[in-house]
Amino acid sequence: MSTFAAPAHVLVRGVADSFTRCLTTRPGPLDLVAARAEHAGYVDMLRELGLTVETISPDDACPDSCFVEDTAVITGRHAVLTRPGAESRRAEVAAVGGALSAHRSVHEMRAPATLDGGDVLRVGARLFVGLSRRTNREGADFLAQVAALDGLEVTTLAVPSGLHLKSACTVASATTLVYAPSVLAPDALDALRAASLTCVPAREPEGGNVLALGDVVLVSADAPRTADSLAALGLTIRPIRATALHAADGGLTCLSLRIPREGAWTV
Ligand code: CIR
Repeated sequence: MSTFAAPAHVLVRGVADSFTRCLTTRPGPLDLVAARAEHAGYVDMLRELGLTVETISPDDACPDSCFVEDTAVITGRHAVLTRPGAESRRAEVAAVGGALSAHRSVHEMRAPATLDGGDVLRVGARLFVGLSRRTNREGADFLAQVAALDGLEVTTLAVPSGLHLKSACTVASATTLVYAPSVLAPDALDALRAASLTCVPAREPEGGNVLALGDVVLVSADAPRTADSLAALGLTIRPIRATALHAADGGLTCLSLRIPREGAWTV
């Protein structure tokens, strides 16, 4: 199996002027200025870690367009352009496809399939795909066909609550999963444990979505005790401010699309 490594190149998309109209399950107003500052901090961190960051211009017609992870899944030499589960997000895909086609062979998902990249958790040569309010069986099947071209297998997991599979759990290293115990379904946790992952409970709700970039793990500054748990395992933690992005149901993975290095896998 290929090794786990930080990507060399990532795609991000700026925060649209219309950010305050993002979809969200949380109460309260959204703060455009704070979200832009947090997004800028996230991009600065990626650059500080040595990654090449390619920025797609925001689209004010697409309030959620900064959550670029949901629009594509890179499987290796191939990538799926998704058909997001929320109708209001489908117009985000074209611009991402334009940028991604310079890097990978892209395959466009068609109706009735739907899938959000936030439902796709990569662990080595396996993609765990959450069947959620946004991702359906047809979406998982289409991804499985493309993933097979890169030698990956798909396992579906039920996501009965929360937005996406990766809202509830993410890998913090090649062998470590962090998960929100109140959100991740017990069956899903069993399946992930069976994949030889050490499963660490997040100690705050925002701790279930971390971004592992090789040996460095970005953790929301709103999840300091989760950060302590991961640090105690020997992982190198970088806190990231993301409160205004969380208010729009965004996590740390959803703000970028990571392009793996040749012969390596990445989240
Ligand atoms: C949405 O509801 O689609 C956005 N407001 C948040 C998407 C977050 N995406 C992700 O965590 N992968």
